[in-house]
Amino acid sequence: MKKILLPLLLTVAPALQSFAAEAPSSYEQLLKHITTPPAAGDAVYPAARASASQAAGLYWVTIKAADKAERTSLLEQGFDIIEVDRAKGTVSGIAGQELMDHLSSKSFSVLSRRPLAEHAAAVSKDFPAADAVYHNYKETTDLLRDLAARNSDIASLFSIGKTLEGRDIWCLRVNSSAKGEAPSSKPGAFFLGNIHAREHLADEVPLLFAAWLMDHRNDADVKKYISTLDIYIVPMGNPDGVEYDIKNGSYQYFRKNLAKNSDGSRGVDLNRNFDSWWCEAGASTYPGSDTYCGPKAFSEPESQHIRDFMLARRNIRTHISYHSYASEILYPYGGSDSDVPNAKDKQAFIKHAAEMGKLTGYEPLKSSEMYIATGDSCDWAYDATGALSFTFELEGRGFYPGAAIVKGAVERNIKAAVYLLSVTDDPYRGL
Ligand code: 0X9
Ligand code: ZN
Repeated sequence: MKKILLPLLLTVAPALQSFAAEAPSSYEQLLKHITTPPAAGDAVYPAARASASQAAGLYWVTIKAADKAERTSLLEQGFDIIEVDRAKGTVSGIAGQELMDHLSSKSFSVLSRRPLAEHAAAVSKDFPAADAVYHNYKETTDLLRDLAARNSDIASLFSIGKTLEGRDIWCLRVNSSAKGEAPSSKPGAFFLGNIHAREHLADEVPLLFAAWLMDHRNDADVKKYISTLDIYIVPMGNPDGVEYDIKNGSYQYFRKNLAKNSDGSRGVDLNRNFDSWWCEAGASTYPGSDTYCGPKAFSEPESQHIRDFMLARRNIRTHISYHSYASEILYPYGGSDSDVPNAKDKQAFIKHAAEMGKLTGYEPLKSSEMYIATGDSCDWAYDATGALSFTFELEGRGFYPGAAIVKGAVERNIKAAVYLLSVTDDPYRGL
């Protein structure tokens, strides 16, 4: 039987809140905010501290997994791979005793383990207030509203649909002629962030890219993209999961959405819920697992809305879904060893991943080289719509890498996003 990852309820770091009286909204102000330490009198977090009771019994484990077949098999046994070391042939992630026993019974070797609280304390940056630069759902919403309001001639905001808990999934559209949901025949680019809840950097990158685009709207190249392209930015694709991850002032290491599963557990892995070899490999049928694929493909409102959004906009030619963390640029397929059947698309994927790799310093890689995982949003997006779809695994060590990482990650990724815009009118040019 496929199985088991205990729901993680772990306090390792303080909550994300804003300490600023007025929220900054231009890109330059946002950068300044990111790099300026909080002043005396600003609200600060309680000190980062792992809660012994909640972390009790959980370990950071390193397991031997010589190749991607073994990595895929581990995912199927319910082990959520958080780090891959391909050179050493190992993977690392979080497990309790029950899961470790289960993996041993399946002949996996646990090479090392240390209490999760100890590991978290070693890799997390030491903050209190530092993480206030990250945007929670309300702050993300407010910033997007403000960007749209201040640039109403070229930007508009609409909801692509509601989550299970009723939150709107916001989309900022940048287009000099069409507004809101009105169709456009201009070539489209779609930037999606944070479908995995705990990957908060994956909200910051597309969100601050949106702010940067608005600040730079009169630069010659940006101006051209705004008038010739149809640009969509959905920074937070899983707001219920994000809010759950940061509730009560402590991080929860929560990855999924907030689906109410039949066994009482919460959450479906949205990046296993798309209709692309759904739940065939690298996914778990056990609802408590972090890689649970859901009761059927597209069972979840969030994946349904992303599907419907893309299917209704067949002008979208390029797409990035932001995740963290591995410093990699992944291209299809991730659910199969096979290459995409269209030779031109394959060339385009390799070329653009390599170019964006140079701009970010991330490693370009066919997604299945990491491990095979089915139900992947970018595999589905490419197969269903033809949009050249890339998964960005942003940089960092840990899901909560602190504020200092944000500026560099945003700056690097703006370069890659602008590159993608530069090829969106004809991604096959020069091939
Ligand atoms: O496992 C995932 O969904 C992604 N990694 S993450 O750490 N952000 O969870 C990787 C998706 C890459 N796709 C495939 N290998 N199919
Ligand atoms: Zn992810």
